[in-house]
Amino acid sequence: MGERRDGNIVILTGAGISKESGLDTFRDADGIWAKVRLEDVATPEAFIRDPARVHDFYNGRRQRLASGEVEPNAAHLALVRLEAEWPGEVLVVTQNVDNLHERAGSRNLIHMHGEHLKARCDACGVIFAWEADLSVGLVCDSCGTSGGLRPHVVWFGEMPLEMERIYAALDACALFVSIGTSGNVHPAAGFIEQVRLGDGAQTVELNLEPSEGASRFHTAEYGPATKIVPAFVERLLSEGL
Ligand code: BJW
Repeated sequence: MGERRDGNIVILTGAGISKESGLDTFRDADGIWAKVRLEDVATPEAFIRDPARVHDFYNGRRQRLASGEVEPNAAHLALVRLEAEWPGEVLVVTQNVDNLHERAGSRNLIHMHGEHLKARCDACGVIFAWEADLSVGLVCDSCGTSGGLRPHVVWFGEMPLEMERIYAALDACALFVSIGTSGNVHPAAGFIEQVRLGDGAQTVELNLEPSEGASRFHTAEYGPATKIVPAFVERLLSEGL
């Protein structure tokens, strides 16, 4: 990093940024996939096989967010500061389905794996703001179909959201920062490769430990997000790229 104080920034975030707010990651030893099998709750096939089981899994997680008991942390807030003070565009692309980035104040934000606090009708595609529990017998307010309402999240085998906009931003960025993601899930795990195809963009990993793709980044810092993200933002704003 050096003198430049311009250029667009793309920040990819994963479950690690919300860990210190009290939300479980997926693949850590105490993570979600240590407690439930992803094949039972996070695929379209699981939803067809046992929709009540899938609703139950998401209802519990949605309730925690809707209750307001989970707060954004210093890492979410540091990214809001970056968006406010950096002279170029700052785009946060999150794999997280929680709402902590927007509650912290991030505005330029893409939820590529969907959002807990939304439901979608499989029959008509309409997306609803949704804080209550979902259940099998619910009727869609828009098309009247029964049983089609599902969590507005991206399951394995489904296409993540807003990919065209994300790849355009990756191709045009001067800095790509990956925060709190293990680099196991595609296509997000391949964003580093996409950025490295272009010339000149700096790439930084900020994580508790080296991710699957760690060796592809120019620089990395390891530690809890609430410590390393605010420090990184402070340095970037004072020293530039
Ligand atoms: C801290 C910390 C602290 C802890 N501070 N850090 C090969 C190539 C390309 C694709 C595939 C492939 N093989 C298979 C695929 C497909 C599949 C895939 O990637 N599978 C892999 C498992 C191999 N991908 C898909 O299916 C995706 N769709 C797709 O590819 O579409 C293309 C297509 C579709 C159809 C036809 C043709 C093409 C969709 C993926 C959907 C993922 N969905 C989930 C669930 C969302 C809903 C929910 O929340 O329930 O998204 S799975 C889960 O993993 C969730 C997350 O967003 C995602 C990523 O996890 P993340 O964020 O990285 O969390 P962790 O737990 O893995 O890591 C946390 C990290 O934080 C760790 O490193 C910790 O160290 C760190 N950490 N505490 C800082 N305090």
